Amino acid sequence: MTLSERVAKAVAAAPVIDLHTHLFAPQFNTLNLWGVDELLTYHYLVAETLRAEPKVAPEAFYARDKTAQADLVWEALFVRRSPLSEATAGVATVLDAFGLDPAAPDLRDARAFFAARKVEDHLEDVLRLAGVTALAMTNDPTDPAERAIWEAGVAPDPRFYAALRIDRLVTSNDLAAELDRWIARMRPRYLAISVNEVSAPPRAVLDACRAHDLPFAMMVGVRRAVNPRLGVAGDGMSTVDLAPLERLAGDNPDVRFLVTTLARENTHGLCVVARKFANVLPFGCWWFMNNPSLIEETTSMRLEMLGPTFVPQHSDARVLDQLIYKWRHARRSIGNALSRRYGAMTVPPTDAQIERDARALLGGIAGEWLGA
Ligand code: RAT
Ligand code: ZN
Repeated sequence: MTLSERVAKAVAAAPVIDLHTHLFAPQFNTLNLWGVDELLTYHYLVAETLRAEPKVAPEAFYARDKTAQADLVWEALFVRRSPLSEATAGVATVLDAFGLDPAAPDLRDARAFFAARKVEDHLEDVLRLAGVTALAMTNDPTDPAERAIWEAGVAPDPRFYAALRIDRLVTSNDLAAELDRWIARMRPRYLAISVNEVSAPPRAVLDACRAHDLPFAMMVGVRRAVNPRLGVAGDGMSTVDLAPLERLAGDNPDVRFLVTTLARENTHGLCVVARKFANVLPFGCWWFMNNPSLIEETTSMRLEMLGPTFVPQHSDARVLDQLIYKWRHARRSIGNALSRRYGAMTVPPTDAQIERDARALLGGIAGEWLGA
C-alpha cells in the first residue's frame, strides 16, 4: 500500500466524535430532521438556489411549503445545473450512499425511500455510514419547542451530548441562576456561543465553566443577517481581532476554550494563539470554511504549527443524513493533509503511528475535551 492509501485507511477507520452539530436525538421528536426534503432545504442550498435563480424572490421561496421548496432546489441545482458546490455535492454523496440516483429528474424515488425508513434504523445506518460514535447537539433553552422537551424530562440517546448554547440566554437578568438550572437539567459537555467579535463573556459564564469544569466554545466571525431577506440563509462573515482571545485565555488559565473562526484569514492567527495558550483548542472548519480545499489547507497549517493537538473538523450538520457526506468529504481532506505531512518527514511513519494520529484527530481529542 502507498503512504496515502495507508493514511486513508486509518482515517476511514477512526471513530468520529463530532464536536458541534445542530442535530437532535430521536427523543426530541420533530426537532430530529432527516430525509431528502430536509437535505434540500438546508440553508446553504437555499442561498445557492436564490443565487442561481435570481428571478425567484426570497419571500416567494419561503412562502412555499417544504416539499415545493425542495422541488425548486432540486430543479435549480441538480437538474438545470451540475451539483459542483460543496453543499450540492454533499447531497449527491448522501443519495448515492443510499443507492439513490443523484441525477434523477425528480424526487419521487428519494421521497419513497425515506418514507419507508424507520427513524431508529435510519439513525443506526447513518451513524455507521458516517463512522460517528458520538456528537454534540446545540441546545438552546430559550427555544420554546426545545425547552418544553427538556422540561418534560427527556433522556436523550447517550450518543447525543448536550451543549448549552447561550447566544440568547446571556441577556437573561439572572444569568447565573439560569446557567445553573440548565446545566443541572441538560448535563452539557460545554457552553457555547456564536459571535461576531471575540469579547469576554459575562462573569457568570466563566464562573459556571469553572464550577462545572466545562469548556466554553466560541464560534467567531459571523455577521448575522447581512441580507435579512434570505432569513436563516442570510448571514455573512468578517475577519476578527484575536487579541481579546489572548487576554481571555491568559486571564482565565483555569478555563478551557474551544475556538473556531469563520474567516480563512483568521485560521493562521488562531494557530498562533493556540501555541501560546494550551487552554485554547482550535476546532473545525466552520460553515464558509467547510470546503475541501480550505479543510485541506487549514489542516495542513494546523499540523505544521500545532502537531496533532487540535480538532480538524466538526460537521455542523442540521439534518441527520448530512453526517454521511460531511464526514466522508472531511475524511478525504484530512487524509490528504496528513499524508502530505507524513510524506515530508525524514523518517516515514509506522502504521501504528498513523492509526494513533488519525484516532486522536477524528475523535480522541474531542472526546478528551468533552469528557467522553
Ligand atoms: O453553519 C450553520 O449551519 C450556521 O447556520 C450556524 O448555525 C452556525 O453553525 C452556528 O452554530 O452559529
Ligand atoms: Zn453551528
